[in-house]
Amino acid sequence: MNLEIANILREIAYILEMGVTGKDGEDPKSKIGLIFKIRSYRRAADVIENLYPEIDELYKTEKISGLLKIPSIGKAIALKLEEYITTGKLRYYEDLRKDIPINVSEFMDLEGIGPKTIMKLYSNLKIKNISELEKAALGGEIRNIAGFSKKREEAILNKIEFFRKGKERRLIGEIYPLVKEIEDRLASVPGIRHAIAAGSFRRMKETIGDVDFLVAILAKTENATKAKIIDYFTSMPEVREIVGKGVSKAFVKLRNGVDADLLVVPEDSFGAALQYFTGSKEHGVAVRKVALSKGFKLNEWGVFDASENRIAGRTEEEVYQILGMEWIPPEIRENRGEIELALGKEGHQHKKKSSKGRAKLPQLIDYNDLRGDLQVHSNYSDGKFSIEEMAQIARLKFGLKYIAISDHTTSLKLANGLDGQELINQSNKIAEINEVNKGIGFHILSGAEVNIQKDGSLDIPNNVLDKLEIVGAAIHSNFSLPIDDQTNRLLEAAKNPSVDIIYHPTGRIINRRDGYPVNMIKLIETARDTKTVLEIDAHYNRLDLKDEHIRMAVENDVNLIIDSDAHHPLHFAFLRFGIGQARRGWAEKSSILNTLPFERLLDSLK
Ligand code: DGT
Ligand code: CA
Ligand code: CA
Ligand code: ZN
Repeated sequence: MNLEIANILREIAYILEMGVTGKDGEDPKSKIGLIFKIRSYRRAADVIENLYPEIDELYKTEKISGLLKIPSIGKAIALKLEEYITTGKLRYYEDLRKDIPINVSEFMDLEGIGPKTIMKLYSNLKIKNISELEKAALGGEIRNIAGFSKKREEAILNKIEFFRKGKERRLIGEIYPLVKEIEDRLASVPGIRHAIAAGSFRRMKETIGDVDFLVAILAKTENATKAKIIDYFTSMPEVREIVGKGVSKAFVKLRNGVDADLLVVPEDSFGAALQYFTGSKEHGVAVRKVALSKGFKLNEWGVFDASENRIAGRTEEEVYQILGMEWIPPEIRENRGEIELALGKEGHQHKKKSSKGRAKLPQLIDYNDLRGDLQVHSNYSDGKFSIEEMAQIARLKFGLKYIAISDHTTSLKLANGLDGQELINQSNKIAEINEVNKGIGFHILSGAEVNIQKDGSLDIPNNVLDKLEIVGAAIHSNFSLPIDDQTNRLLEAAKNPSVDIIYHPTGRIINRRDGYPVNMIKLIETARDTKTVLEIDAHYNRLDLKDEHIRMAVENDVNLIIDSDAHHPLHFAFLRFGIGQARRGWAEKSSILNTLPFERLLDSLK
């Protein structure tokens, strides 16, 4: 019931924000009052969504006084909760909805178009849902409304496209912890020998369509255990709905809206099934062709010879090996040259410098290769924790040897950006902390995430930046400049002798905005010529550079780093997604500067 109530409270806040006033006798007279009211509904929604126990259970035992004990719940909202819990209805909410007959919950998921805009569209064109909005935008009706334009109409179409894509695909970081938990849980079920999430999840793609769990069982116990495992899977607490069930398969929808498949196979076929379900489809098809060319047949049950004898299938390594191939890391299974290299042939797209003799797959950077993190925020700007706290957790919980504090700078007002003097004060403070902690084998670098302004200059002068140990520059404004101007801004920053790094070089937020247009080849060439480092931002909603950019950078000998962009100590866990991204871009350890020990890092910068 908590989620249900949280959604209603959020919807109320949204409708109030649209400018629809309620009739609950306590409506604020002033604009400020209304803003507070909207905020308190949102806060209550957040709290209730994360509440344990279920709110109706709480009410059963403690009545209204129990509700009032929940943080952020005042009298007015508590009474509404009571009404909903006891009658299953909320008059106030129903009245609000009567006043505005549109599909509010759908619009709430449409990021980048706010309630006030939705209201305008409704009062002018009676638009009630996203497909009507799309139709009106395609028909050119929206540009004519006062305050709108052709450009804004196009922007609306873009947001709708993102909405549709975002609906079907989830960011890997959003589902990662849950998928790992289910994997572990399955692995500990009696009778199960291996359990793994295959598909795009194993390939560490940026977004995941559905999760493909694969489970191997002892061949002997096959029939007895299969049904038990299928039942175990479909009755997990995370399952909202069983979509389908078979002898060795199940399809479910999880409570978080993600679809998950399960396939149970005997141990003898595990390697072949894993190879099949890891994909990508393009990779799988190409490997099957290799099998055919050798007179074999490959499917999810194994590799078979001309007389249908299974000759491999227990492990993936065995499958690739019998086809004359090196084992290929999942992250690069896209049929983009890896098959030829695994066969020892010269890959057409891969120009490795020292490929004497047999061509080889790249030695991808490993998940435990990073020694430091060079984009970390503290409570000097928009981070939530002190420099000491960030450093301590990086060291103790994540095993890092150094971090750079890279707080935002002055022109980023929203993030409480620092000016020159504040940066210098902060770097003095960092020097003190390092002095106190001498000998523990951990170093905090003084740094900054400097803003690149519209003309490519920075918002902090070079004589200040030169007092810091490391400087990254990034674009946070003027996203809509044309590609040439945008690229020039980045090139100017890269050419600045005080700038070591370009942070998150495209500015995209996955499923939400495309980022600004950049001529990536030019940026990569300039980065190489100026010894500027490009960042792979490991935050799972950024992950720029993209895989193809990383590959291009690596081939051009550009140095890269992988940073968490941490604003909270738990964000260091994001580094894994940046490493996955780097692997998908064929990056080796030698291309990633923050794999270096601290002593060698500073020498490798500009
Ligand atoms: P997703 O779920 O859209 O993020 O991407 P995947 O790669 O996880 O795709 P999914 O879940 O449709 O299928 C899982 C794997 O199963 C896929 O990576 C390769 C394999 N597969 C699925 N359909 C086919 C097919 O028609 N042919 C071949 N060879 N393999 C397939
Ligand atoms: Ca999948
Ligand atoms: Ca699937
Ligand atoms: Zn930033």
